[in-house]
Amino acid sequence: MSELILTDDRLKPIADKVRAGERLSFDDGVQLYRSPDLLAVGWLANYVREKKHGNVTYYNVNRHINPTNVCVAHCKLCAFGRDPNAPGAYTYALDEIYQRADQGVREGATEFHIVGGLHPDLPFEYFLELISGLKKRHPHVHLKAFTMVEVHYFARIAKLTIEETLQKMKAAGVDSCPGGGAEIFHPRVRRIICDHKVSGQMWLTLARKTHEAGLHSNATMLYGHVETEEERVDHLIKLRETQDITRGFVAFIPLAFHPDNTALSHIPKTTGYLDLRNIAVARLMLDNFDHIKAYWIMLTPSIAQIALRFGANDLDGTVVEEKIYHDAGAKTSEFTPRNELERLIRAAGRVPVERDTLYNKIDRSKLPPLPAATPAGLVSLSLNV
Ligand code: V47
Repeated sequence: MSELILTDDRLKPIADKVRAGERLSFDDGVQLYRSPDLLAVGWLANYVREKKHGNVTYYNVNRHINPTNVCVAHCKLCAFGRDPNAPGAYTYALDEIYQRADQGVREGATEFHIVGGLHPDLPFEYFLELISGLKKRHPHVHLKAFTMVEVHYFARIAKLTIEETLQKMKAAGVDSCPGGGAEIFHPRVRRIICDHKVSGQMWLTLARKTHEAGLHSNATMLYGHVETEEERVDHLIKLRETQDITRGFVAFIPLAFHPDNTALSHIPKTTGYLDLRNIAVARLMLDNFDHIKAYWIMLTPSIAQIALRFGANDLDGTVVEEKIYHDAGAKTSEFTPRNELERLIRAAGRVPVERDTLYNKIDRSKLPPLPAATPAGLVSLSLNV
């Protein structure tokens, strides 16, 4: 590894702590966000990343499935959610979801990433049937389904406790939960960007209960809107504290805010500089998280590739169909094939490793053979509920 060259003396005590493996404080986090010396911040994050993972860089073969975009939450940050009768509102029939899933399996998916809107009329049973149907058809595929926000909503509409809701999800076949809905935990920010969503404190309680129920989950942070540097650091420290208790978080994913078609469309897009800094600060502050994802859909493949030298050790997956960022103006493709993800990783001087959702190495020779493609392809069965 090259030598650390510091042009900002205020980073010196932080660099000493990082090299000694000591935990960074709130003030350290703020300093890392404020320092003009991004390369030194990146060097330190890369130091930790290489100590944990060497050159190994993970990706997975997955497929996103968004069962509905109908949503009662009306978050200002979001361009995906729609009122039930608004143009572009959709809800998939279960058969359509199964056909998408079958196509995903034909493409080699080992994970379905399932998240959607908070629909006013769909019962919890629809989602349980969706999961049990997928599990029955594809028992070897990991179902990473429903954010903490959806879990909270299901409990409310089904009049169940959070614990009962999680048990029903698990019994149906949910294997873990994705990290969405965390946004920024601070109430000042939530009031502006997502005032009807669960509070930050409730999101953390839900994550703890999810882990206690025996399900792993991911964590995210949405940055680049109205939050301050202090509010970002507060968010990271709250995640770190929860992880100290449960050890249930698998990966952290910083999410760059995409303003187009949202109620916050006046906010400028994030810069590459801010994107790389968020990856690096997360790696340095979240000392008890093994995996930091550079989600290529949102960062662009080019920035995500550079992030592999700024603390990230994962590019996320092939994705195939992405609506949340593309409705908000993302210009990236919705799909990157395995060989392209591997090429990006190798070109950054790293070693690509295909993983499953929980970061076990995938040995494709041990997976069931891929089923043959059906000539008919997908039939559109969208229904409006
Ligand atoms: O919860 C919504 C965010 C999240 C916008 O767990 C937006 O492996 C930017 O959580 N601009 C969903 N972000 C995505 C997500 C995720 C993605 C990849 C991997 C994993 C994982 C989780 O997207 C939402 C919200 O925080 N979001 N709208 C927007 N306009």
